[in-house]
Amino acid sequence: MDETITVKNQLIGQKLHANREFLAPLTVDTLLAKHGSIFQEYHLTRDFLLESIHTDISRLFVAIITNRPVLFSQYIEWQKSLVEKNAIPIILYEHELEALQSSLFSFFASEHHDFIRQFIQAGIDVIHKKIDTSRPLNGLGQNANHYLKLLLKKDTDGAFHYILNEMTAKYSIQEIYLEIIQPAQYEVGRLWQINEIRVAQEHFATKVSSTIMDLLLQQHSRQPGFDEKIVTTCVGGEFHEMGIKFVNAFLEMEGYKPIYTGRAKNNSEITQVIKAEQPQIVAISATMSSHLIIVKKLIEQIRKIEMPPMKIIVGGHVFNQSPWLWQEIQADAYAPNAGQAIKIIKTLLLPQSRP
Ligand code: B12
Repeated sequence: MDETITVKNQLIGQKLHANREFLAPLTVDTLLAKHGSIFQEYHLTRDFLLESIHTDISRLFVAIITNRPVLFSQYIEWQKSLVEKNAIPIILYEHELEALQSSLFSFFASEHHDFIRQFIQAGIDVIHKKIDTSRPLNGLGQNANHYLKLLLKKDTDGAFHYILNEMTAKYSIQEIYLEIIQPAQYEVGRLWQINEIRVAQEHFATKVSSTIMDLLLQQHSRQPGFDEKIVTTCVGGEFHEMGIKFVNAFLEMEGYKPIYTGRAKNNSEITQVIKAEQPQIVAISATMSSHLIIVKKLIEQIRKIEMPPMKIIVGGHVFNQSPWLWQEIQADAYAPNAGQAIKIIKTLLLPQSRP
């Protein structure tokens, strides 16, 4: 499909978003009129379905205005695993998407139906696709695997000893971050998604990894400081902050002093920090595709602030899944991990790369 964003994407996307309070209940009515008894059998209430369809619509909106059906299918992949986790037949979710399509068809003019269908179909295709969950997504080295096992056994002392004593004797802190802690966290996410571990195990793993990360950083000797100001942030609603904390840690280890706004700050709080600090670089992290719109708006707001030349770099799970997105939201750069982030930030700070 041609991935250029057109006026049609904007118009249909905005119309969908503006009418969501009408379209979501309409979809629930359509769904229950046709399949009410089976939803009742699985105790799926009207309120539950309404909330689920609101989420479907918000993710569809993001996919439409960025012209990327893949963003909708990635979301459906996650939903599919939740449905399966709760032992609900996947056909019910297919019915939900069909009902959504049918209410959108009754609302939008017929000339737009093919356009809308391609986005919803991308989601329905995922429902039918068998997801390969047999192995870790990005491969898991021996050390990461060992660390993961300690986390899953809730062996805190073992995990601390393994990283803080054994691994630090062999590897740099940066290597431990990127080759042990990060892949272990990704694997925790995969196991959680396929229902092999419980949410409590995920929380435990994240807490231990986060503490180890702080302890490693404290051990690291500081480089002579750089004067450049770098504001780092995690947009509103985003609870995933380990990624930006990695970036902060790598910056600190290189001698920068990142100014971190804290996670889930709203755009006006973030722009106030930027106005006050006048940084050379703003680094924005986002994990969920539903937060892309907020990142886009934030970038627009930052660009309006009167200040000396400044560059914006973005990163996080959603950008890693679709590495072309950063250009569409008018960022200056993107990096897939904290190691690459430092390299790119250094390039952005070179005098010739500033306007
Ligand atoms: C821990 C975790 C959580 C924790 C976060 C705690 C915390 N303090 O951070 C909690 C429990 C809060 C959580 C909640 C949710 N989570 Co969660 N979570 C994870 C998990 C397992 C690990 C995240 C992590 O620690 N990664 C390690 C860090 C180091 O990696 P990273 O974030 O990718 O960061 C690196 C790069 O991306 C890059 N980077 C990151 N930011 C930036 C910024 C810049 C500027 C640059 C240059 C680079 C950069 O550099 C980083 C370091 O190398 C992931 C699995 C995964 N694959 O990531 C799921 C995951 C991200 N979560 C997921 C989901 C669905 C959710 C929930 C919706 C679950 C729910 N139903 O409630 C909520 C959403 C909450 C919200 N509103 O944000 C899904 C997302 C699926 C999708 N496609 O959207 C994932 C992928 C799990 C999965 N496999 O399905 N989660």
